[in-house]
Amino acid sequence: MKLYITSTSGNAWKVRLLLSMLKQPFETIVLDPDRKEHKAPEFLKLNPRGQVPVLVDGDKVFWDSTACLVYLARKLGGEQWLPTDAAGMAEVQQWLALSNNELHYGLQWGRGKKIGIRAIGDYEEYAMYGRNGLAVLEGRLKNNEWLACGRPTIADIACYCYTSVAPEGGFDLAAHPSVAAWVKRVEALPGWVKRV
Ligand SMILES: N[C@@H](CCC(=O)N[C@@H](CS)C(=O)NCC(=O)O)C(=O)O
Repeated sequence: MKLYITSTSGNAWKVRLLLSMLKQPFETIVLDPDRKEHKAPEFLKLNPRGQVPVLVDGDKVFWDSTACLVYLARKLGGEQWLPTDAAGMAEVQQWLALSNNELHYGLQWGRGKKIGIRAIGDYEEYAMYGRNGLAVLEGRLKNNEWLACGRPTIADIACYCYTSVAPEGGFDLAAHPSVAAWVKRVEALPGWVKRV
């Protein structure tokens, strides 16, 4: 398998994490965003959105971290990371939705604005959305070790990356002690790899 990333991409980190936890060897192709390699015509053929991550497995190409996580979980992870029963699959999906909404438009974009890698938009608006996401995570994790199904799933991988770096975006994890403890639990999982 081949994974296209940029060195700082949190969304690519999600896929690197699952590949590592699944012990799946892969080749990493690092694109240089300063040289706009993710907008080059050759790369746009792989992902018309011009974003990383992109996962290539033989003749199959997947863009978007969620699609990559779903593919890897179902192809290599049995029932562990994404179960096939109706309730389990829907439970995981709820948290993928939080990851793709409050955490993406809140934590990711808020951090981007704060550290100067996102030029457009309003920090306060992003921060409000991000704080809503953290409150939802805290509510769930107060009485549960994992987000879905009582065990680590791709819900945890998807929500972990931008939550763990949220303090860089001005979000206070100390005010969300159950989230902070869960971040440590994810980091203790076999195969966890750090951000580049
Ligand atoms: N929903 C997408 C978001 C991907 C994304 O935001 N990728 C960023 C890097 S973390 C990127 O490539 N940004 C460049 C751009 O949007 O032009 C996913 O989960 O993969």
